[in-house]
Amino acid sequence: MKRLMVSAAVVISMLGAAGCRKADNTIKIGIAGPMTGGIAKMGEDFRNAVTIAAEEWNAAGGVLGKKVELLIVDDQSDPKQAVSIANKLVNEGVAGVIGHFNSSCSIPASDVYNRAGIPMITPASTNPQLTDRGYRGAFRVCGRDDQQGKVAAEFVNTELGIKKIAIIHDRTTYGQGLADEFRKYLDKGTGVVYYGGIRQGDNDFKAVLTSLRELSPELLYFGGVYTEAALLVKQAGEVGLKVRFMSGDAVIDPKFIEIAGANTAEGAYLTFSPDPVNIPEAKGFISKYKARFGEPGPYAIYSYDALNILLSAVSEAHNINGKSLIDALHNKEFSTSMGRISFTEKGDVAMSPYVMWVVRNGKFEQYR
Ligand code: ABU
Repeated sequence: MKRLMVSAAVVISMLGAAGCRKADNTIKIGIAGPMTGGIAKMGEDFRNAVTIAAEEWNAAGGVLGKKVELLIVDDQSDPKQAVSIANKLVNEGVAGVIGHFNSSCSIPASDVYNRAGIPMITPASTNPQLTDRGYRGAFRVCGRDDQQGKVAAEFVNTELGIKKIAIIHDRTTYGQGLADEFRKYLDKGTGVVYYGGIRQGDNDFKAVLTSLRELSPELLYFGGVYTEAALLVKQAGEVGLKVRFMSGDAVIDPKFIEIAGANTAEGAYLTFSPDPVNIPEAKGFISKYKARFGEPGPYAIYSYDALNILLSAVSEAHNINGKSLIDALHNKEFSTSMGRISFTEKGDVAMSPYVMWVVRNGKFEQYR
């Protein structure tokens, strides 16, 4: 029977109450992400998408003759919590993990999964370190920040011709890492008039935005997630800082426009992968998701594909031995709702095109 859980504590206390481990009549997969906290909307998309995938597998008979059981756990976007729940998932005997969402969680949790010899596939962690540290079982179905930072900088260099830029990041592995990649690829003649960090979770950025007014940047680039991005855009308007805004994949969520306000968010540039609505294989998932949960967030389809890939690897390997699964993930090409996916030696997707998106008429659309 499929069992959905929202915290590792629940898993452990249920085992304690039962006094012994349940017989292995299911294939257990860990699902780890921010189910609560500032970016819980991303966690909700993640949970919804993997639920659809697991239900489809189970309706078709499961895998290796067993039902798929998801152990859904909440890392609260907190690296320490991520390590703690990673250990709990390993102790639960999961075959592999889909997660985590934040790079700052996926990277330390990958130490745990690597020691246990089981695969992890993150749908969303884009910081290069995740797959640059030589862990054979660490995979991602999304791109990398050295790729999206470069695309953003080249857009500024060639399309916008902007010469004065302010860069703000949220001091996280993802946010600061992305901001640094963006800065690295800017033309030499571009002036970075401000570079500094804000604190994730704060909600008043008027002091820094007011100080930027005197520097007259033409563009504000932000490395961080949609909550702080929306407040920065909104408050820039409130303090009279007229500046274009650009950020990355963690901002392309409808909540960004909702919090910032459609007029204020208009014209914001964001890097992300091409729109899946143009991919024929994605249509089935998108319509199923919409009918049940509403508009899918940006990483819903990645989460769905990540679980399908891991379960296909189980099916290919004919067992849930970690090494066999990791070999299958490295050796097989997978049919997904975003097309065919294979992994590089490092565990990155072989093809990862980033494109520029823009907020137009209150909606995200691909710039071209
Ligand atoms: N890539 C967007 C947000 C997740 C992360 O990498 O932290």
